[in-house]
Amino acid sequence: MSREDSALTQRAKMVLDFNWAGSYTQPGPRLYPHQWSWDSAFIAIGYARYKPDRAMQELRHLFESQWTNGLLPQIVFNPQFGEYFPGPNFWHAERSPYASRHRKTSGVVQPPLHATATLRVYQCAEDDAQAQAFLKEAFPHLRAWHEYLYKERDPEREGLVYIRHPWESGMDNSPMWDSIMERIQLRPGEIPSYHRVDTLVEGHEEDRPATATYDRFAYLVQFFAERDYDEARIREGCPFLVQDVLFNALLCQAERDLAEIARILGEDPAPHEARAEQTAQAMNRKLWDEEHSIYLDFDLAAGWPLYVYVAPNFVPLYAGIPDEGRALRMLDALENTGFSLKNKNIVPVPSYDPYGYGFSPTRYWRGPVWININWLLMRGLERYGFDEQATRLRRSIVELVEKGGFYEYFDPTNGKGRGSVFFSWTAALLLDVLMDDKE
Ligand code: 9WN
Repeated sequence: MSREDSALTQRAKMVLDFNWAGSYTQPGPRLYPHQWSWDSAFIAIGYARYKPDRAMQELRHLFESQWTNGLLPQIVFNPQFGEYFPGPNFWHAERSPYASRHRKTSGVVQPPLHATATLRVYQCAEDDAQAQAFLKEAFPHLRAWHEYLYKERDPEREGLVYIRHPWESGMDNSPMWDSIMERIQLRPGEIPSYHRVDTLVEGHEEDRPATATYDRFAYLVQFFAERDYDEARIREGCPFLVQDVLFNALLCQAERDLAEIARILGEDPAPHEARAEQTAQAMNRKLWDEEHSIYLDFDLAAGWPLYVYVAPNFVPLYAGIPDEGRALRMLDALENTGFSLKNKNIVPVPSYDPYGYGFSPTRYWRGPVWININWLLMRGLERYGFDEQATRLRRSIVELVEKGGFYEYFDPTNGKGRGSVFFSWTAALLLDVLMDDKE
């Protein structure tokens, strides 16, 4: 590791220390004070490299807030920070008989990387007995989490689970959701009354989702609460039901990792291997877009694919889902379209195709570069042996943070950092990248 890299490593560790709240890590200091589910998984992957105890605490705090039906909540609220919207009083998670009774949570989920993070923590830990004990503790939580997804979110038993809110995708304001948001026609009386606070944090206002989008976010939350979080009732009329590529690809890899965890613990890996395979096959059958060599989300409520080309839809590479031929075509699409790994004027990889309709280099998930998506793509490219392109992404991740700071996202036209400063997963995944050399 060069001297610059080691200084950067120290800075990354400082960011995580700064955001450590005693039992979990805040994604960012002001905008995101509570615990977020997929942030914690990425953060644990970073901690795994140098502070396995903390990685375990991070995941444990989330597991402790799991619902009894297996739902792993998107947000675990910290009562010290009252003014976040939507807070527990808007979610009304307590209306579900399954909700956590000792901690307040939201009533939606986020992408399921937790088995992947857990396995990573085990692999990096030096104390074998402690690592084994943690794996044993985590296993029932992870099994219940995946069972919840396949039981409640895959009614037709296709091997593809649905998400029911843009917040569940982790990509809140993605242009993928525009056509669905437009379909949700609200009358004045149907818009819940609420007060946003995300737009009050200075420097963020113009990047954040529009009011009309937030109205629909709030409307969906109210829709779930009115149905007491009963999945069958939600499914009946929910206007937002999407089989999302990123979510299912991460679930597929998480099932593979859960199979590995089962093997280590002397449990049966077969059900997890079978489900991973079923999800991979279903993605290849239903979500692959032959014309553009990318996977597409499927809008279940409307019954058609969402023809919107976003970088996260290349993430099936991370889970080994495409065969060699398709992977090569995806690489070609990554290199020779708007995403353009080769384009010197664009910092790779923008979250949305710069030639796509409605691209913005600064607006939330509509163009900026996110380190977590780059990290998933980099690991995916490595998996298929596309080493040159993986190295290009690795360099880009390091340079972005080194020059731009530990920001939440970056403008692909100039590399400038935006959103939350001191963003935890940016620090955690950078650490993972920098510490690769140590292996
Ligand atoms: C809502 C915490 C979260 C991330 C998401 C990101 C953003 C929240 C928001 O921040 O979402 O969940 O207020 O926009 O889109 O991926 O988990 O970092």
